[in-house]
Amino acid sequence: MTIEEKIKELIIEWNEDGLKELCRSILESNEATPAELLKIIGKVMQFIGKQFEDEEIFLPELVGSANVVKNVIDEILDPAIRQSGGTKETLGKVVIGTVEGDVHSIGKDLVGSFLFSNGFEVFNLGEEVAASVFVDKAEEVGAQIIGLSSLLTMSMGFQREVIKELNKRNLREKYKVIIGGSPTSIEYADEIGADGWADDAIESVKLVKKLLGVNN
Ligand code: B12
Repeated sequence: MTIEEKIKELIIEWNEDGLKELCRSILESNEATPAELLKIIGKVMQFIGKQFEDEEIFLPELVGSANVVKNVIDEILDPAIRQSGGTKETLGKVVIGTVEGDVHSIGKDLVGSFLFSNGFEVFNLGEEVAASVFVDKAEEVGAQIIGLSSLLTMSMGFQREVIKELNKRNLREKYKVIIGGSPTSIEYADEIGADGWADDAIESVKLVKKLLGVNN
């Protein structure tokens, strides 16, 4: 069985302890880096999302798998990434969260973790974050980037609210605003006046580097 197959099986079985143990042992033996494990988990979640869309699994199964992944990222992979990052200088500061009315966390967490593992300092505000909270946090930590996630057609409008809030406080030019999530698109990003859009975590890293003029 490959690492990906093992991880997929544990996520589908909601075997949180098993997945934690597997990730720990893989990290200890240097079989894969935390970023590589995150990438595999992302692929597995895309697969599970597709199964849900195709009605091969139902909501409770989905919630179970999603919770296992969230806890493993929070408790094992994020700390491992932070540890391996040591005290190295960061390439920039990113405030990220899921907008108001939306509880989807996995994609946003992946983007945050990927950015982190690529050298950025990431402030993850969680889910159902109000526009003013994004702006307050960006001001507090001196961020350059504000990342907004939305997985619901119903919550997409709140991405625009954050841009409006920046305009209201005369801060729009100070930050690069990037958006993502399945109902969003580059066209939508343009429409609301965001600075960028990315389809997945890897593209998000490229986008942030491009926006900040980081050449690697
Ligand atoms: C898991 C999931 C849930 C879980 C969320 C658990 C959690 N902690 O996140 C639970 C079960 C709680 C859930 C709830 C609901 N869900 Co839901 N959910 C999903 C599902 C299956 C997968 C989402 C996911 O995690 N994908 C995997 C990650 C890796 O991908 P991702 O999120 O797209 O993120 C990537 C990119 O989009 C991008 N990205 C994401 N964010 C950002 C941010 C930035 C700044 C950038 C640059 C990029 C970026 O990079 C990410 C990493 O590669 C999707 C279907 C799908 N296939 O997407 C439905 C889906 C999003 N849910 C849907 C719905 C309707 C709901 C509910 C309303 C259901 C209900 N009736 O209660 C509720 C919402 C409650 C609320 N107020 O938010 C719909 C949304 C339809 C729509 N367009 O509005 C979908 C599309 C399912 C469907 N086809 O009907 N859901």
